[in-house]
Amino acid sequence: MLNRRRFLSLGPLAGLLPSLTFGASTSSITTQSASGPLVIATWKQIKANEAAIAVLSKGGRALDAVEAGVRIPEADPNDTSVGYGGLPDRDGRVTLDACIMDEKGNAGSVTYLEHIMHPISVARAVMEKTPHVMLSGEGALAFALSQGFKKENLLTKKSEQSWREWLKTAQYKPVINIERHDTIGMLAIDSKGDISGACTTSGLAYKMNGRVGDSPIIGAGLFVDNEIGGACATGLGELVMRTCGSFLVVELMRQGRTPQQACEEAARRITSKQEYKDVQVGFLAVNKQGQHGAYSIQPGFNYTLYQAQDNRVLEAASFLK
Ligand code: SD4
Repeated sequence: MLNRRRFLSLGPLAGLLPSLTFGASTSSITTQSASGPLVIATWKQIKANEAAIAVLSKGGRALDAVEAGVRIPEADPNDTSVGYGGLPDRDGRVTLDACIMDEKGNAGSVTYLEHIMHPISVARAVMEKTPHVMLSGEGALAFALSQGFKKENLLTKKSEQSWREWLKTAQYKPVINIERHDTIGMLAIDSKGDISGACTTSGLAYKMNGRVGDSPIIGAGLFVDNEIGGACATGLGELVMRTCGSFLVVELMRQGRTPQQACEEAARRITSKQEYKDVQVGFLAVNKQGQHGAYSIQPGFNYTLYQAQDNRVLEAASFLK
């Protein structure tokens, strides 16, 4: 079987085999741009942005910035939607979803990953060290352990208590912003103008065992095309997955929409076809020029933007007022 590294090592022959590249682009877009550094993240993520900025301010790569950024909430026990401290599924298991994309169009993803605090770094390892894009469940865990990641208990006392409380009624109804949607989607532009993105979550609290949301799905929770821009999503993943939300936002930008117009149109695709009254979806986007967009279905979606040396939380415009 031809793996990615073997393919690259074929040198000039590789060009004769374009259909065997596992979808990974090997050519970097080298367009210089004055758009970076920029970091944008879903929800209030000042510290996560700071970690990303620390990478970019040293001239670092956007890919390293987004990984460093989203590792902050992954390790935070008080963030109940991401990594350690994430609320479990209805069987009491903390199962994590994450994905990452670089400026070359390469992608890595893990779904239903248990016991590993930093799924984003496992997703990056999938991207860089395997011929695949996505690993799931036990296979993802075995791969993570083989790469030296540590097996840990991610269910904190507090999360376990919340779950036990939930079990008393066991009513499942995801509601707008109330259940602390803190899934982090982050996009960054580095000083070369290259764009990368990351998305990581424990998914919806008390989801069915086995449920995977939009966050680890390339094109749903995250999409980056370094020629055009990047987008990420948060909220009820089922709505985002049915519309390939982040891919749609990037494609709309390709057709000439601004990031703001593209986010608004992607939200309209959801509201025109799906039941949206009691649930939230939020989109963020950046384009190659360093413009950004943010839009949600319900009011209450905020995001953190670092640009021109200013890192602050902003409120997105919304479809419902
Ligand atoms: C999911 N989109 O699993 C995620 C949840 C989320 O903030 O964004 N929470 O559906």
